[in-house]
Amino acid sequence: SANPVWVDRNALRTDFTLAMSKMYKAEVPLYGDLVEIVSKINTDLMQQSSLDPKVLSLRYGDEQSTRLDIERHGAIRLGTPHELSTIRRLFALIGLYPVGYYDLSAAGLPMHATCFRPRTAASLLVNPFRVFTSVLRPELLEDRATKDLALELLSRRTIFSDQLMRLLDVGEIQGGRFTQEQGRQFIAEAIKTFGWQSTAAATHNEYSHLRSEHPILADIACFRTSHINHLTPRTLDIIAAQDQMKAAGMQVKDRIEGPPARACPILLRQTSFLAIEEPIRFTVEGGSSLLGGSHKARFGEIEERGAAVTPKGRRLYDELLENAMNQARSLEGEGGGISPDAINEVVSQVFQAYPDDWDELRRHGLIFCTYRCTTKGLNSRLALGKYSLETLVCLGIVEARPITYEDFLPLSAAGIFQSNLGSKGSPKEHVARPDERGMEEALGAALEDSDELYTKMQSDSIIECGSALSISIE
Ligand code: OOG
Ligand code: NI
Repeated sequence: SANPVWVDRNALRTDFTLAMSKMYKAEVPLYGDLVEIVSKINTDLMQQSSLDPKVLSLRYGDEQSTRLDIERHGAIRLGTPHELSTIRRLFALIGLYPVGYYDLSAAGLPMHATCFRPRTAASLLVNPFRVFTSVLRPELLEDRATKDLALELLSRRTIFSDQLMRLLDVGEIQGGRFTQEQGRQFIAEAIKTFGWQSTAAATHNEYSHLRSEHPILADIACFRTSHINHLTPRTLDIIAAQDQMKAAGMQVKDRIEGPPARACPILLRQTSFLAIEEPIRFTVEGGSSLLGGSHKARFGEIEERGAAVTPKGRRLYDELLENAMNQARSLEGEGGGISPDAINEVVSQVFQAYPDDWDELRRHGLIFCTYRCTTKGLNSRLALGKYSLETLVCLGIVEARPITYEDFLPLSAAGIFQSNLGSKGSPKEHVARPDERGMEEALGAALEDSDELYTKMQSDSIIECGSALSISIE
């Protein structure tokens, strides 16, 4: 028979993203409204073209893509190592790999997380969709009965269909790829794992027990699926989007997470509408009748991305954010309560110490960049030999472009979690107890280091410039 035609993994990821988007809009109509707001703002801004081209390329990224509004990320909360390792297999088939470690114990959550994302510049260009994936750490639950109950409920559930498990085997045996028809079936089966099922796989008592211990536990352990808890389109102007969300009557998170607004955006800014209250039903023990209740888990978020920072740039970011938050807390101590605007004010003040000029950021080694030859560079005849990168930039022979940050921020993530838990979270300080090894064991694979990926993108681009110009660059 003829050789099979394989579907491209990146194309399959786009099918997956679109299927998730369609499902989530149907499940959470408010999310559809959010996408419309963001899409309108983006289209208007694109028409005005008033944005700095560097900023535009950071936020827009894939200038070749016509799909400005395709979602940029989603998030799921898993319960067991088996669920996590199966999710790793599933995501690998659409070109998503675990990058980075996020300790959430420091924020008082009995969980840790990774980001499943594309690894290469080429696949990021096609579709950078990524999934923030957290998993329960039962060892962090202090109460014995709570821990036993969560584990008992999780051991009873199967979030993957038999057909999906078969397709995972088939895809792997075929070298991590599918035919068109298998790919179609795979997406359809995979989506079921992330859909919403309003009938809990727990009794009302079990649900209440877990929820009173920690609202996140009820969400992780009491359902038959690992429902996607939000999707996130990117916006070209998060402040405008936030204003319009409020104007549309949405309950919006009180602050935008991440760095303050800047001329040269770095990392990631995010905000969301708060989790909606949805009706759920519980199985009554021994009987077939159902008891009603409600659950808050699912929300809609927007993100605005900036440049990936180097480890040095990250240290400066973390340091300044910590200073700002300490200052904000001390203000709160004096007057009792501090408004989101006042916090933003403190953050902007403190971040004056973070350079806000592309050349300066680059020369101080605070951001990652890719380099490419200019037309002038390609037309100039350079003598063979060694050149410094800085000289070539100054001569206008190569130009630098900041690399888009493709990951998440643990403090921002914690802020997003907290805003959706109903409670403010306990004010007490939590001791961080990271366990990266434990995460890798549960995954059945090593975590990749995002700095290594950015470094490689940067150095590959320099090598390419060198060969295009037939010189060596150091
Ligand atoms: C994940 C929250 C983190 C982000 O964008 O930082 C997140 C969750 O609520 O499960 O998605
Ligand atoms: Ni998110």
